[in-house]
Amino acid sequence: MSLIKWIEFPSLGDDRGSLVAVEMGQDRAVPFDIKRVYYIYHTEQGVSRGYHAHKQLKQVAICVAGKCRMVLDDGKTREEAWLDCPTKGLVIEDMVWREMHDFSKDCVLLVLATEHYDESDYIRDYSDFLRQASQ
Ligand code: T46
Repeated sequence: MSLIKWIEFPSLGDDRGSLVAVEMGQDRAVPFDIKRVYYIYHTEQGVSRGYHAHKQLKQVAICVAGKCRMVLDDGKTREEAWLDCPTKGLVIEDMVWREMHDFSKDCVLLVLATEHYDESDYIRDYSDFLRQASQ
């Protein structure tokens, strides 16, 4: 099964422009209760981010402006996807290594998360991740 799982949010546009509503528990909605929202913006050109996995954290990442390239790796397969559309959310499951590359200057990456911030949930060493992922 692919690591790249999208949620397609309906675009509620009219002649004034576009609008996306992100909801929980509905069809084409975020499949978990959201405890935290954060966004990444003004990323310097050429900078990559991420390089970690989470033990118990599910997230949905939506590029609401610009674009970036997300690499996901579960320790067996490595896949990538461009986040470049405000109506598409990428689901990131727990125990998945993620890297973000090639941020455009205008990229705003919005992330919805199941848990509050907890540094002890991060696995920031790739060898540790591979070891834990294979258990
Ligand atoms: C993820 C990817 C997609 C907080 O204090 N609270 C927060 O909620 C977050 C997300 C971060 N921080 C602090 C921790 C660091 O001092 O902000 C700083 C930057 O965080 P980090 O280096 O982890 O950022 P990224 O872009 O590498 O990763 C982030 C998320 O941390 C991570 O969960 O999945 O975006």
